[in-house]
Amino acid sequence: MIACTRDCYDTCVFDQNYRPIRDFPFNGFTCSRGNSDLKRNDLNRVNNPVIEGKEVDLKTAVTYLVKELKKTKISEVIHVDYDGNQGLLTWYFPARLWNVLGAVTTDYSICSSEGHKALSMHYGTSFGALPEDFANQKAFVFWGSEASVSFIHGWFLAKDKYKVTIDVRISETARKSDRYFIIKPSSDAYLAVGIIKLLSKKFKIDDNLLNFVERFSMDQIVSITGLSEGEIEEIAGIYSEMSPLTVLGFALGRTLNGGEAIRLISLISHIIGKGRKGFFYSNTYGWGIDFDYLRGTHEHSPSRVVGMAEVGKEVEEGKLKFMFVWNSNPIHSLPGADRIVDAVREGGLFLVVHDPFWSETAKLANVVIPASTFLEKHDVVYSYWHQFLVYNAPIRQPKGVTEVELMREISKELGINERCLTEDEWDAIDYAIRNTGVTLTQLKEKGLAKMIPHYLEKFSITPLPEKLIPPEEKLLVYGGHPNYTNSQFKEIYGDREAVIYNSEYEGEGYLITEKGEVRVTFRKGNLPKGVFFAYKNFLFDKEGRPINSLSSWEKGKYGGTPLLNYTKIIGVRIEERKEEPKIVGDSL
Ligand SMILES: Nc1nc2c(c(=O)[nH]1)N[C@H]1C(S)=C(S)[C@@H](COP(=O)(O)OP(=O)(O)OC[C@H]3O[C@@H](n4cnc5c(=O)[nH]c(N)nc54)[C@H](O)[C@@H]3O)O[C@H]1N2
Ligand SMILES: Nc1nc2c(c(=O)[nH]1)N[C@H]1C(S)=C(S)[C@@H](COP(=O)(O)OP(=O)(O)OC[C@H]3O[C@@H](n4cnc5c(=O)[nH]c(N)nc54)[C@H](O)[C@@H]3O)O[C@H]1N2
Ligand code: SF4
Ligand SMILES: [Mo]
Repeated sequence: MIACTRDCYDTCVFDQNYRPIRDFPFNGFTCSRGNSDLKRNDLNRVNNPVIEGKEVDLKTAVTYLVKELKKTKISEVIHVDYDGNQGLLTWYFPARLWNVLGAVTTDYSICSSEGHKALSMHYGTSFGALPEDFANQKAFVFWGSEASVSFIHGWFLAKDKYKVTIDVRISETARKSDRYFIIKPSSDAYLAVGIIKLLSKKFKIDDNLLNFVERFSMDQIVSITGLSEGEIEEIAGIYSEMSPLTVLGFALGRTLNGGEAIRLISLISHIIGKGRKGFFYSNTYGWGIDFDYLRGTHEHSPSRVVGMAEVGKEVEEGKLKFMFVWNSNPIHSLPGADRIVDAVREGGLFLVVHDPFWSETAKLANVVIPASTFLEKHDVVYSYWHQFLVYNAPIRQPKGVTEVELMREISKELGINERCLTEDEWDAIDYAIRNTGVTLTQLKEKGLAKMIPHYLEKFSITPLPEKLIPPEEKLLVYGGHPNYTNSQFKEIYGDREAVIYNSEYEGEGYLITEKGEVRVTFRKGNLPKGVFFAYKNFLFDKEGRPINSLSSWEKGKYGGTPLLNYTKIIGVRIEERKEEPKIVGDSL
């Protein structure tokens, strides 16, 4: 067995020949990325360690980076790691090194933490519906979710059901649904209030919640969401009559009022009597996996936590001097990515990257170490949707070094041998999964096993939001593309063009925010006025600047998720150019 480790709801499981298995809920099919994994595995790989553009052996690279590390104050050393590979030994366990050293950590907020925190305020955890609950529904609401692209197996389970999509544009998912409602960006919390107001005519609602929603008039909700009262009544009718399961897209957590929107929508599920089984956001924290133990934070604390929204800002201010990156491509993904590029080029930030592929961040780095892919190493993989824990056994010859091997090499060179760093990684996994109902022995024997959810069942309607902030109206929002996972798969599907879809402008020019401007092609499409849309895997503009040069340092109130879907546009300048500019991005 082998599970796809990418940051994806589905976590498909394959057999030894890399054919998707047919078990529920995987259904025996996969996506355009899964179909090209074997081919991609040989493309664009980092083959040897590299120091300042020169190939070296591993020992030399480790000695070099450790020398630099020792020169830097530990409170100026940050590790940036995210979900390029969801394996317990790839993402989590190697963080032990940096936590033992007391380096700076990020808050891991880039994707979903806002919703995790918001849902936990009412339900104790964000754990929601399981695949088997999907199969038992009459209707679905895909709210801020491009599920037909981002979550194809969840979408598949909804195929014969009544489907509603709530988005800010006619997405693929909207197009394929029975009914869609297009609202203004970041107005979701107001829509949820409107729905709750209407449901209060039919269902018994807690007084605190009733008092809260009564603070908003229907006229105000109509004007902020852009929907008519009749349309809001229709959605409330669907909730009261069809009792749908709501798929809460991660996109919502990246909007203004995002945490408030997510928790208010989850309260609709409570009102109609479905509780936590009426929504799905992410089930990561319902399995009982001890991530703190894996990362070593049960014993060692980082010296500081920097929000992923603010890494670029701290780099610009000179507060971070050494960055160790694995399993992430921050030049693509983090706000203020241009600040990171500038700092490395100017020599103010020393960058080390451990990646199997020549990511944009690897191309920029002072030191690059080749990593093994998920097809080349042993690991244990969980899903943020389904219940299976998978033991990945390699099906390709190993290239590069694994994260655990690199962690041990660096610790050896530093001369530290804390128990946390010397503990056998499989013992650590066995302990970390003790509450899941699955043991490592069982996993190794069978390849995969079903976890038993492990969480405290509780519910509280309070605390309710204090206030909602009316959103601005000229905003850039993002969505996933079927052929890429975040920045990955350009080896197969090519670099994406820098295109911004919108309702007004056509041609080349600049999109401007308070943080910067990027040169793009504007393409007029069927979008509401004021909504600008880009695929989130579009990396660089036509002059080599990362798209995230535009993002602000603003973050969510509860989980700190950067407000990427609330990127305020202050101007557009159409400026055609005859001669081709030098593409700086090529030299990255
Ligand atoms: N094919 C593919 N699948 C993926 C990924 C990928 O890159 N490609 N990425 C994976 C990752 S990391 C994640 S986080 C998930 C994300 O998956 P989703 O949660 O589906 O999120 P997005 O694709 O970012 O955006 C979903 C929709 O939100 C809409 N949207 C933007 N702003 C608003 C708003 O204010 N209100 C409402 N109602 N809608 C809004 C966008 O128009 C978009 O259609 O997908 C995962 N799956
Ligand atoms: N503007 C804008 N920015 C966004 C978003 C948006 O919607 N708009 N979405 C955000 C979201 S939801 C997310 S999740 C982030 C994702 O941001 P990133 O974490 O940057 O995600 P990826 O592009 O998937 O990059 C993962 C990297 O991990 C590497 N990798 C894969 N497997 C392994 C492995 O086994 N070992 C090691 N060492 N490395 C490996 C890949 O080659 C790749 O370079 O981006 C965020 N950034
Ligand atoms: S990216 Fe998602 S849908 Fe595609 S193979 Fe991996 S887990 Fe399956
Ligand atoms: Mo994500």
